[in-house]
Amino acid sequence: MTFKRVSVIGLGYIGLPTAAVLASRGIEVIGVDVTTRAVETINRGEVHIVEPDLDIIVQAVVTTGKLRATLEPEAADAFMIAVPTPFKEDHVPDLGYIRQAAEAIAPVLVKGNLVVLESTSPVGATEQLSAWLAELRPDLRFPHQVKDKPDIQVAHCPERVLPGHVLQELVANDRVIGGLTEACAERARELYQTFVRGECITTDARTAELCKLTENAFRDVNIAFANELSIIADKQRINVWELIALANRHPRVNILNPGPGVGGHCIAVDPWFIVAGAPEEARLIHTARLVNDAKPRYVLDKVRAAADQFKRPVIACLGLAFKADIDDLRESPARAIVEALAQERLGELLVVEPNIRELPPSLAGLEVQLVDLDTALERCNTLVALVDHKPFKHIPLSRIASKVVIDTRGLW
Ligand code: SAJ
Repeated sequence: MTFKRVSVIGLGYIGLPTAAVLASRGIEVIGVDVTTRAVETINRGEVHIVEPDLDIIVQAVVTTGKLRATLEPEAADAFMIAVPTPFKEDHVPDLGYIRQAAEAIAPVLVKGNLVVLESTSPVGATEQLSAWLAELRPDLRFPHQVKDKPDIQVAHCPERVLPGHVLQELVANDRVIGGLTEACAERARELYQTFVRGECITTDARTAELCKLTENAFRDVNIAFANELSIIADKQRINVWELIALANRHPRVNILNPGPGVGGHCIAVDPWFIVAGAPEEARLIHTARLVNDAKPRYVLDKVRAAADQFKRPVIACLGLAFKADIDDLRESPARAIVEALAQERLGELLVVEPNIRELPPSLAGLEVQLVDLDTALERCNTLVALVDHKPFKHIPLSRIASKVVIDTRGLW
């Protein structure tokens, strides 16, 4: 059976691009979100998030009537759930949004439907989703109850796209599809094959859940290695960038880049889901999180020491985003560092962030000014590079020669 109508629950960084790409394949897509602003914006053919080319494709599919956003779920052949999975205070996964999504779609489920969980989830979450749906719809049979021909099929297909390259990676990347049964995985594969050019590989739901967490934990551990190395090298007065470039000439060594810490809502979050599931065993993964989370404090200490050298320190911080060439400031170590500096009032504080027009609310009201690069370079005596945005890479060395420079990204 083909998929004529698909519903995407959660129209954020993953849900909206997925909905738009599916719609561009001629499938009728109903996007559901709890935010009125998001629904209204999309229905005008506009976007509420920044991602290259997303505005063009959303405008096209809304205009042709293939994508429509709504606050209330409607009947469909398949439901894809792409809601946030944050953690609670103690780093324990919070499945509250998945539970809400289950409550939203349960009333409109009919026999033959497929439900796919795309949100990054701890091991066991897909089965939990199936159990919640069964509780809400006791008239239907779910795959965690009956393996053979359940009324509803349930699978997990974790998103793995890189912010900034979402539209390209949505189509090109391989997908890991874990079913609660083999038939569930197979049915989900049919759905993904409508828009994915990469390979769609099936497995069970638990393996797919841990696979996604593993991918991000692998990256986190490797970044932690680079961050730890940068502190060791500093202590021994060795340039870490030269060190890494030399070590990476070995054919089996590939060290990542140190930075001011790890940001975003994926790499800094997902490893905790592994730790929560196996606290005794996940020692390396846990330590990597602590190493990366401690890096902003190390950078702050360096800035304090630098500012101490001046009677009137003028500190310019380059970058607020969580990584290069995006406008996303959420969970950004750069932003955390600037906030701490602003609260400490070490001196005059200037910030350059070419991807935003005004400071975020957490910085508004503090003694910090958003300025352009030229102004910052002219006025500062202490320069702190926090994000490797493209414009910063072209600063001539002659313009920074007279300043105390803290380069957390190896720009110069
Ligand atoms: N970072 C470093 N050094 C590096 C690489 C990254 O300090 O060498 C920092 C970045 O500056 C940033 C953080 O790590 O603060 C994360 O950036 P990222 O580009 O590594 O990853 P994300 O969070 O944008 O996206 C990741 C991707 N996962 C992997 O590459 C394994 C993406 O494919 C996932 O879909 C995404 O997480 C997600 O949604 O889970």
